[in-house]
Amino acid sequence: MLLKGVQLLRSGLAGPPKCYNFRLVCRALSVQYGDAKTLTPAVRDYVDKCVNLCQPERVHICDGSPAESKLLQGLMLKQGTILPLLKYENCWLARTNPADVARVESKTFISTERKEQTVPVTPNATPGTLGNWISETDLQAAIAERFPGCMKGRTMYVIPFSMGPVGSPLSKIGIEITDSPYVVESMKIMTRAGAPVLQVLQQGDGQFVKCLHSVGTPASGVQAQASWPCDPERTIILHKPAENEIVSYGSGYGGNSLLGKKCFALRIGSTIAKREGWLAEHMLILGITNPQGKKIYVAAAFPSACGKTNLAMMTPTLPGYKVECVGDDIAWMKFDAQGVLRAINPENGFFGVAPGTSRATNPIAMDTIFRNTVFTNVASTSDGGVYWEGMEEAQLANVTVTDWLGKLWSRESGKPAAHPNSRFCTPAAQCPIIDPAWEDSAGVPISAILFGGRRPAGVPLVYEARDWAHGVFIGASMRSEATAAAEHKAKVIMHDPFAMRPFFGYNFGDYLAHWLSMEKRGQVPKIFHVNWFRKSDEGKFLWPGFGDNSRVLDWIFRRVQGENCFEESPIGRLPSQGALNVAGLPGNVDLKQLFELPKEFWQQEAKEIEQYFDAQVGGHLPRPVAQQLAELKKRVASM
Ligand code: GTP
Ligand code: SPV
Ligand code: MN
Repeated sequence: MLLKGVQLLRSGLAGPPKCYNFRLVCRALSVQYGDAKTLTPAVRDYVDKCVNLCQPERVHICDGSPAESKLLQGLMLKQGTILPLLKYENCWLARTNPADVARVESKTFISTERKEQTVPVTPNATPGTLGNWISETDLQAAIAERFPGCMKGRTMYVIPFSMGPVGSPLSKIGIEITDSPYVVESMKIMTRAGAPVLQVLQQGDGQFVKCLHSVGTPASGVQAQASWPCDPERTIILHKPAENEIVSYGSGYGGNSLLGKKCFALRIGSTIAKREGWLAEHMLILGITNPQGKKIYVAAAFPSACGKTNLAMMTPTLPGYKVECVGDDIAWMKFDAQGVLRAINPENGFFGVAPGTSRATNPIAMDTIFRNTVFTNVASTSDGGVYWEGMEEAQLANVTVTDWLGKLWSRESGKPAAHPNSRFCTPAAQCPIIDPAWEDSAGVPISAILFGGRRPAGVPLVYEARDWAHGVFIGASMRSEATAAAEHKAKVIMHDPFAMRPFFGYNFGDYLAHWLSMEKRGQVPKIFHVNWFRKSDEGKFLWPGFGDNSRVLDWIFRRVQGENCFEESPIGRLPSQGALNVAGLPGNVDLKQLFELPKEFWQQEAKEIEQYFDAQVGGHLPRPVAQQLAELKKRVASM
C-alpha cells in the first residue's frame, strides 16, 4: 500500500440520511454527496487513507448521474474553470494554466523493487529514454512532500470507473480520488463511471486499481490561477505496478490527471497484460468493410498526435469502402480459445487533438463533438463557438476570436489561436460511425496491426513485415517527429517504439520478448508500417492523407486476404507496380517519391537503430530482434 497512515475510525450511521461519517482523529467529515455504504470495505479503506492524507473538507462519492454533472458544471462555472459554449448543446470550454498543457514525461515514474523491472539497465545509457524508475523510498518521500493536507478546505471526489463495458470479463475497475471537478466530468466521458461500477465491485472479486490525484496547492512561487489550480513545478506522476496503484500530483491535464487512460490502461495495464499473457497498447481499432461486403478489423499504433483519431474515424475516398470506429487511442488485445486475437477499447470517449480537425479532414469527428463535449485550450468565438488552427475559416465570419489564453486574437499576431495540444473530450457513443461491436465484451478479431509515425524523409507510404519477428522489429524501430502532446520540442525525430515510449509499464526488453512470444499463443495478425507524413524537398506533404489513407487500407485488406500484390524490398514488402489503387487521386501525387528507398538514408537509419538499441536496450534486447537488425543492415548494404 502506497499510502501509509493512521487507520481511521468509522462510525456507521451518524448524521442525516445518506450521510456517513469518516471520523478523523479530532473532527468528523461528512460525505456531502453519495452514499458511503455503497463502497466495499476495501474501497472504504482506500478512501479513508486518502482522506487522512489529503484532509479534504468533504467527500463526494460520484454516482455518474446527469444531475451530478449539472451540479459540478455549476460549481466550475462559479470558479471560472469552464465557460459555456452557447452555440452548441451542453458544451464547455476550459482554459488551463499555461504551464499545464500536456503530459509531462520527465515527471512520470514507475516504482519497482529493482530498477531493471522498470527500465533497461545498460552500461552506456546516456540518460535512459524508455521510462523513469523511482525507488520506494523516493516515492514515499515524493508523496510525503506533496500530499499531506493538499485538499484542505476542498472537496474530495471518489470516482468508481470501469475500463471496458461495466461487468464485462475483459474490463477492469478503478477508483480515482481527485480534488478536481474537471477531472470528474472528464472521467465521466472517458470511462464508464458511477454507481453501477460499485455494484459490480460488490458482486465480483472486489479488485480495483487505486488512483489518487490532486491538482495540488503550490507551496511557493506564483499562486496558480484560481480557475485552474495546479502545481507545475512539483508535478509528479507515480505508478506502483505491484500494488496496482497510481498517485498523481500537480497537473489537471489529460493523461496526467484522467488516470484511467495512460496511467491505468497503458502503464499499469501493460504490466497486468504481461502477467496474464495479453497486450495493452497505444492503438486505435477500426473496422473496414470492402466493396464486396467483407469486413476486417485493424489496430494501429501511431505516437501521440500522429493520426490515430483521424484514421479511426476516416471517411474513405475509395468508393464502396466503409470504416467504423471501435476506439481511437487504446487497445487491450487477447487471444481467445480459438487462437484469434481479439481487441476491446477500454475507453468510453475520445480525448482528441483539436487543431487540424475540420469538415475536410475529419467530418465524422465534426459530427461527434458539438454535443456534451468539454473542449480544453481551444479558441472561442464571440457567438459562443470554438475555433482552432485548421478549422474552416467560415466559422470566423462576423465574429471575434478569443485565444486559448483568454485574449482577443488576430491572425496578424502570428500566434496560434488554439494551443497545439488543445483537445475535445467527447462521448464515443456520439460518433456516427461507432462500430456496432464496439462494446462487445468478446472484443473484435484483429487481422492487421499498423505501426507508423511522422517521417518527413526516407520512409515509404506503406510496407509490410515479412513475418511476426520482422514486425516486432519494425515496432521496436519506430521513430517520429515530436509533437505538442508532451513537453518535447516539436520536429525533433525521436525513437518511439510501438508508440509506447511514454507508456511502458515495464522494461522494454521484456516487452519485446512478450510481443515475440505472442506467435506461440495464437494466429498473429499481419504487421505493416505506414507513413502519411513524407515531405517533398519543398517541405510539402507528398500524400494527401486522411480519407485517401483508405487506398493504403485497401492494399492492406487485400494482403490480409492473401492477394499476391506485393514485391520484396530490403526493408519489407511494398505494393507491387499498380497494386495501390490511385484512381481519382490528384495528378500531382508523386508515387515514385513516396515509395523511394534512398540507400544512404537506410544505411543511416539502420546505424541509428543499432546505436539506439545499444545505448537504450543493451543486454535486454531479445536475440530475434538483434537478428532482424543484422538482416536489415545486410540487405541495405546491398541495395
Ligand atoms: P493522441 O490522441 O495524442 O494519441 O493522438 P492521435 O494519434 O489520435 O492523433 P490525431 O489523429 O488526433 O492527429 C493529430 C494531428 O495529425 C491532427 O492535427 C491531424 O489533423 C493530423 N493528421 C492526422 N492524420 C493525418 C494525415 O493523414 N495526414 C496529415 N497530413 N495529417 C494528419
Ligand atoms: C497522448 O498524448 O497520447 C494522448 C493525450 O492521447 S493524453 O491523454 O493527454 O495523454
Ligand atoms: Mn494517445
